[in-house]
Amino acid sequence: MHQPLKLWRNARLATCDAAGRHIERGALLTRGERIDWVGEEVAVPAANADEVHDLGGAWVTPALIDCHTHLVFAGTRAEEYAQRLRGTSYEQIARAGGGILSTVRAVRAASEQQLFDESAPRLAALIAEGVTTLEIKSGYGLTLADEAKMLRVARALGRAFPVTVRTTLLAAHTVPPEYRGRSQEYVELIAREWLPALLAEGLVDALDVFCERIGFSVAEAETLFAAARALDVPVKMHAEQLSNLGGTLLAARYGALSCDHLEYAGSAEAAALAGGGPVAVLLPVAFYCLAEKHPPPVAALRAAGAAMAVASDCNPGSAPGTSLLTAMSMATRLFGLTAEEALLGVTRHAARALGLGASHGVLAPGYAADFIVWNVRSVEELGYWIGFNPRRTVVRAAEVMRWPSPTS
Ligand code: DI6
Ligand code: FE
Repeated sequence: MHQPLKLWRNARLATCDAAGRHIERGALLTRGERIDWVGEEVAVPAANADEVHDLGGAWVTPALIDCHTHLVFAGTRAEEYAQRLRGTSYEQIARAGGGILSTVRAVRAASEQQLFDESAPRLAALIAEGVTTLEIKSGYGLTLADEAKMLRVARALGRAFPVTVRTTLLAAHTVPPEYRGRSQEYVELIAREWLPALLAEGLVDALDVFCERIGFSVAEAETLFAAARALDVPVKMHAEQLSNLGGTLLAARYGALSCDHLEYAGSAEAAALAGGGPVAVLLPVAFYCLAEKHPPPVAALRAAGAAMAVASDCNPGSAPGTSLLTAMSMATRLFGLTAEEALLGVTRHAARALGLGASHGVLAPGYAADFIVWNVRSVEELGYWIGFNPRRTVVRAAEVMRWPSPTS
């Protein structure tokens, strides 16, 4: 089959490669759905391109990757947010049977079609800002049938919209009412029955655990990680979000793709995330909405050489947001990331947090031809605007996207 060769010229490229190269007078060649060549326009290899696109000197980055979302859910928790504004804490609401469990009730009551219809506008909003790859977690069903329903909706969204969806089984989000006081039994059920069944249905790309006082213990997380390892399923963890339980160290021992949140992580955790370890996924929108006071140890993570990603955490409780650009702004202002770190956090490092580090998030030969043409004067503007969307054009698999409507 002919793989069309396309030249994308007259661009300023922020490659997000290991050297962090910016190419001021750059060009890209794509063949089929992949990047074939990246460099200075004067050095473009002589080739008969099927199409030539003049990008008018605009900045181009890899398309954005939102590596941590709970985007599929029903209802809202605006009334809980109002309660929190009056002083009740997230943990208090959770212990009183609200919080995650209130969304569980809404998701169980919703049909697959209702879940799809409620989630689609949130996905459209992320896509509008230049997201072409995202993770969607389950975790509001907490029965086999309802977790499967959520994951099928996530897959259906991936078929209906121009995005790549990676699904994560987060059945260990909170203990469902049916298993109150029997969390170990619930964890064993997920490990022995649900994970293999959902994996066999093609619904699971990774497994996640909320390791927290109001979630699951380190020992329970290990039961799940061992089951995942036996089935070759990559793992991730919601770690040290509200307290330091030590989940990060376990996740690092299991070669997790990422440890997410990390507000209460310390230097031992930062060391465990060094170099090629799990990606540290920072979720500043949750930090902001929960009015947390304790930011993640960014200086220690940086010093350890940990890869830091930034994600929306889109969920109805702690992070009701669908703007990855706003998350970048918050990651710089609230957590102290540099503009460059924030950009790498939604491209190169976000790809790694999803196990896609060899194929996404970088403008380099062999990588997916997913990139964004921006209406900005410098790439620093990407983590600077709040509520303004400077996206010009989304190119996915070397095709210019029409949108933000679904592809089918
Ligand atoms: N931490 C979070 O920030 C989300 N899940 C989690 O484990 C919040 C989920 C929710 O409150 O609905
Ligand atoms: Fe989360």
